[in-house]
Amino acid sequence: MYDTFEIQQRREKMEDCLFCKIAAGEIPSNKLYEDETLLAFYDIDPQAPVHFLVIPKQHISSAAALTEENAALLGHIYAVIAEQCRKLGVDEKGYRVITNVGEDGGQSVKHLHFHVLAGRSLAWPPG
Ligand code: DGP
Repeated sequence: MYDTFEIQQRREKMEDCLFCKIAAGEIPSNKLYEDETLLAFYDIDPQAPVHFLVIPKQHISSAAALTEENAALLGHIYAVIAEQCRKLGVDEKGYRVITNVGEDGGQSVKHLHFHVLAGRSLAWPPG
């Protein structure tokens, strides 16, 4: 059976995707937490004393592609973030969770990811 054009394009995107490769262990990362659905790992270019990323293993291009079907995944992502922040001891002073969407949002990797920043007082509004 032949793939539709849409499926073929999606497959090509995933084969090309840096975070799909990190999720699959094809590119190494400094991992904090992993399970069947997601991976948390330290950002290669930290913007705060604590800066890690949480990604779904499933390829989702950004928060703009989320649907109601992803509700459980998102709940799990936020629960893992809270747990990791407790373990790292940054929960009491606080932290920031950000997902950049698209060009104006500053998204450089086209695979949904949540930045978790902590360990310093974070300015608002961001640049
Ligand atoms: P964004 O600009 O929101 O798409 O964030 C992408 C982040 O991904 C950025 O903070 C740097 C990080 N990053 C890019 N390439 C790698 C990599 O190969 N390994 C790790 N650990 N982080 C990466």
